[in-house]
Amino acid sequence: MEKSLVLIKPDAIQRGLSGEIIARLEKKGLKITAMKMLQMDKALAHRHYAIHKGKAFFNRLVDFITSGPIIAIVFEGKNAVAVIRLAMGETDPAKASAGTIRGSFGLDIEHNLIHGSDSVENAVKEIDIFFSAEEILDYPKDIDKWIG
Ligand code: IDP
Ligand code: MG
Repeated sequence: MEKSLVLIKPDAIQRGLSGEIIARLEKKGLKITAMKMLQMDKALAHRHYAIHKGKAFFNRLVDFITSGPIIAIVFEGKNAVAVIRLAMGETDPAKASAGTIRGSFGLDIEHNLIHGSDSVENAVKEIDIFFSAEEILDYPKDIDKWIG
């Protein structure tokens, strides 16, 4: 089953929105298969955001993502990557659709609450950065047959 990496970013933790964000994705039908709270250091931030190195906002992005605790989660489900991107909304919360996580709770592109993998290929790489294979649990839920 498809998996995606979600990070509940430091702004969401500080604002007490982690439960709300996790609940939205859980209620959608996605299954939590791994979860941990941690504070990213610069090396981890550089690895996770390697693709953005050299961009004007890169240093601010690293400062922000390392500024406080985050929650890293592996969600599993049919089309998990695309479904989570839709639930998150556009990168800039000011442009994100009103019902999305970023559209509901954010105003500013540098404080956009949540990270979600942007492709299945990147999801595999990102999950590997945050979790060992043993930390990802494969378990059935009786409700699975009602979700698909
Ligand atoms: P995504 O989080 O929607 O996938 P990316 O383009 O991968 O967006 O950018 C990674 C993160 O970098 C964004 O979530 C946001 O925090 C930050 N970011 C992206 N573009 C800008 C920008 O133009 N100015 C400031 N920060 C940005
Ligand atoms: Mg991205």
